[in-house]
Amino acid sequence: MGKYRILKTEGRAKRAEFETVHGTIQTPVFMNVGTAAAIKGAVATEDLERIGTQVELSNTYHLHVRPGDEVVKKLGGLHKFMVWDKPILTDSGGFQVFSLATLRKIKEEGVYFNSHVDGRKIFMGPEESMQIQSNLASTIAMAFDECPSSVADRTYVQNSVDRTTRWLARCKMKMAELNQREDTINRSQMLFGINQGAIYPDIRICHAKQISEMELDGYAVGGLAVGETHEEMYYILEETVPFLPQDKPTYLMGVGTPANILEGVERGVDFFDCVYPSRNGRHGHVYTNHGRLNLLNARYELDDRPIEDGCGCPACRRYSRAYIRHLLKAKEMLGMRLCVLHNLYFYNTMMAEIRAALDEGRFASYKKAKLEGLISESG
Ligand code: PRF
Ligand code: ZN
Repeated sequence: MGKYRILKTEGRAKRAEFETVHGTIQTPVFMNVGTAAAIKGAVATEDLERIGTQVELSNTYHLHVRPGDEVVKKLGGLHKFMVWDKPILTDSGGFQVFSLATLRKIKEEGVYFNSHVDGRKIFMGPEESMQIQSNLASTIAMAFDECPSSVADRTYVQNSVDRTTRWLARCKMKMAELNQREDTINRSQMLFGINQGAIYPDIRICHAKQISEMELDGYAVGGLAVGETHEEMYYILEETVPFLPQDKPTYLMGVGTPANILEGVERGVDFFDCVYPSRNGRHGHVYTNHGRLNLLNARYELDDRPIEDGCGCPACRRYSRAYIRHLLKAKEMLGMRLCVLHNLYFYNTMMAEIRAALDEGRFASYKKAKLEGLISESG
């Protein structure tokens, strides 16, 4: 499983497809984040089909805490539970534990922490994360890693990365065992490893080489977009991506703005995910090809144009900026929902444009024109 085919390249940028048991993913792709098996902003599964979603992303940690992965397993797995038959990627919990849970203690065996919902004590290590992701039956499971803080010192980062490597070996063993079991829902579940190393290029490269030998289904670059500058992030990608297997997909975790994505594609990234389009949409911030608009701004009070002329999303096909602004002001849920749908459609459409540009060998000029539009105007 997990056949990755490169269809076209332009510099380091790749246009590829990735075959899974839940269908083929066209890359570069933006995965739509549905942390707790739902895209925040009252976006339903049938909406995802309308806005061009290829892959949904959920979180191990959140679903373990609520409703519980055992419950999801009893109901036939995440695909059946949320009625979505296309690919799902689950993040391993490592990152969420570090950003959400309180009173964490990192040990060789895993992480001890208190749930952000009810304060209950939980332990999660590589085996637990794999077991939960197997119960959820996602298409792609992520390795259990530690994402060190962007200000962690070199010694801390080196020790953390070494532990993440040992955790990865345990993830691989556990996944092989789970995929053998009769009662496993998705016995073709794939495992992606995660490169770490903060902004130390030599630690990143050494780790990339180590994990490349472990024959995983794909490779992620984690630990970026956690406080470093955009230039540092692009530099780390340039240094690291060439040391990850070129015959497997590359995933840049938790990134980013439209500009970050264009720069990531140029540096060889296939998969992206980020909460920005849904989070910004919930605050009335919407993306257009002429910059970002804040629909709460008074200037839209009498603006009867759609968010973006010619946009095919469910919001722009029917409603005006003025109406959506009113909904947001009145705290009507429909206001948020329309903004989130537009933003996700904007991201998914940009990815389709990127793929078309790569197909036709004009990614460089597409990127330049898109970036100029994105920064031309905002407010
Ligand atoms: N590790 C995991 N998930 C993540 C990250 C990481 O480093 C990031 C960092 N941007 C986002 N999501 N497991
Ligand atoms: Zn729209």
